[in-house]
Amino acid sequence: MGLTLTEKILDDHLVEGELEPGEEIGIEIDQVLTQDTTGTMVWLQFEALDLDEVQTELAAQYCDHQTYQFDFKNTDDHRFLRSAAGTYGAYFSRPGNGICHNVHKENFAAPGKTLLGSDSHTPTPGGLGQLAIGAGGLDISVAMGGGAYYVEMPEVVNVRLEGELPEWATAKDVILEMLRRLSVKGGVGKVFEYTGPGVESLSVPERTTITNMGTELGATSSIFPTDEHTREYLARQGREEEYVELAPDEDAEYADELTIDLSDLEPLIAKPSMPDNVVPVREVAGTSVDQVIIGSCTNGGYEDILPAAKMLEGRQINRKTEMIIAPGSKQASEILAREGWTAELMAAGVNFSEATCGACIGIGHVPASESVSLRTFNRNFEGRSGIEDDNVYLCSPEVATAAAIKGEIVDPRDLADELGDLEDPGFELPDAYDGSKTDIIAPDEAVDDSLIKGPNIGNAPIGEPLEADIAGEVLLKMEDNITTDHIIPATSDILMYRSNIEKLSEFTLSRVDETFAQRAMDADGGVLVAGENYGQGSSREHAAMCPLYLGIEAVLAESFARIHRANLFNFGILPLTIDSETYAKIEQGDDVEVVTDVAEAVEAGEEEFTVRVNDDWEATTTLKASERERRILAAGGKLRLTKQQYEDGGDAAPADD
Ligand code: MIC
Ligand code: SF4
Repeated sequence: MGLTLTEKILDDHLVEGELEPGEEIGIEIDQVLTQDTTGTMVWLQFEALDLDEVQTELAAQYCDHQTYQFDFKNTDDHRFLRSAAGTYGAYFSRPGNGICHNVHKENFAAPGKTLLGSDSHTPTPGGLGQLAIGAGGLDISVAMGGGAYYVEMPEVVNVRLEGELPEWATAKDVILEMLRRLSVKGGVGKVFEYTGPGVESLSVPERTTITNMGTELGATSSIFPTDEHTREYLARQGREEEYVELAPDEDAEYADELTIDLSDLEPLIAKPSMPDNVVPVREVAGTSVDQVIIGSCTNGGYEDILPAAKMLEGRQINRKTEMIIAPGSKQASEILAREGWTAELMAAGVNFSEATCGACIGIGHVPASESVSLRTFNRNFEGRSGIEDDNVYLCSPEVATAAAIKGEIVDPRDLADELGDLEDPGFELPDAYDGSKTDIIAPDEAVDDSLIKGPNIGNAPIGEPLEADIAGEVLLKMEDNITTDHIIPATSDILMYRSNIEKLSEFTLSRVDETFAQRAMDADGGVLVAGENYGQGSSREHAAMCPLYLGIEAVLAESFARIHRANLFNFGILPLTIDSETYAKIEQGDDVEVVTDVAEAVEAGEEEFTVRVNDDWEATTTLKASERERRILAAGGKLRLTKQQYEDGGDAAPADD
């Protein structure tokens, strides 16, 4: 039986387990990336592990999320990150140089290599044949120390692309179509492998728009084979020698298959406030638009901004609409500026932001109250833009620009008919990606050789071994698809506390219930109940660390998102699965008690845990966990366990076995 491309790369990197869907496998990691809002904890944990030096082929630290540095705490974080990169041997990308996924794609992403990143959109370079996976920060610290990364062997799904995109349809519409069909939980436990004749009609940046937003499906990763487009992209980035030809075997067997005929696609849009709330643009045409933003790691590249510039050449945006371009990288800004497009865009009424995540997580360009914002981003979770009850739509740069011209949502095909002289700008790469590299500091050019910590930078919290009794009040009952943005929001007022868990905990679940953190503190802990896909979205491990700090010992949910589930184990919180009947019956305020010696049962490999509710009725819950995950839980989290293993086995000890 032939192998899928995913299986081939995993097989090349396998250090433990078998490539059987659902089985836990350990893989060797070639490259890691981290960014400013998860990175401080990554390095504090690296420090807590007493490691001297990065062990992977490459590690890169980006400063991209909060580059406006509203508060000295942000700037202190960036200085700390530069010092950590210098001390331990990572590349450092300075604040303003661009979003980690864009800059990594430009400089380091390599076909056939594995990449682990402390950001959920790490799968972006799957568009050039890299197997890239997002994970919690502690998993990154351990991988940087040379430990394997453990993940459930995903099912590999064949997404067969046929035909070619018609005029005005784009790569964004391919992934929006995937979300329309499969929903935000349709990809949990899966890798989407794109194949078929339609692949060759898509350039690398178009492919990376698709792989980037595979994260919104809940997927472990997404990947394309490599071909002449990949070689050419790498050549234009000055890295042709890194090209490797990669494809699945002809007789590869997939767990599932679906077909998308690119020629059938039309401009699509995700309505507020979930990325899978997808409809044809025509269905919402006429909706008045206040703000348009082109940017983010999904559609913030040179190739995404150029179509907007071409559409706006010689025109002006509508008087009632604001349009902002936030380039994904400085490389993109620099090339656009040299080619004269920046001036064209400015003359059309567009404002430029520095190359940052910014508005994607409510840092700058917060929409006005009760207004409509069209963005080329990947997430539109309620409140993420910085204002509650926001109306954020997700679409392609072409649809966003058409709306800026008309002042309302319009299918660009209809706008072209109306205007008579508006042409589909198509998709074009620059002749060479010749931006300067001054903002990347290589390990041998490091500025610092010791850690610099400002007053807001705390220590990595180390958990306590699992206790025998777990009992407490249901402090919050939540619905399906609760995101880590709900658990720990990322807006500017909160983001500055990412390295100060005590302070950050005050904001825990504030987006669901503002009284939660205080109630949890008063109650001295308790449990959480949620519906399906609990913890989808961001990789931020703070969404486990903060509930733990408030005393949460267990989460009872119908199902968990992959990265958050791993983070719960990493910090020693018991993730128990409940059925829909139990979910319906259990209420906020109920008293819950796990009727067994939890520590013993976890270690003994028990899967069923009976919980007694209000001393009145009982329900069976399930702990699905590998032996390794059980050891982590029992030890009080992965940091404590890994430290113990290093102490027992010397500093070269593998992290997890
Ligand atoms: C996001 O898009 O939600 C973020 C902000 O990039 C997060 C990382 C973080 O919370 O720091 C992610 O996607 O993992
Ligand atoms: Fe940054 Fe937004 Fe991409 Fe997250 S999704 S990495 S916040 S641009």
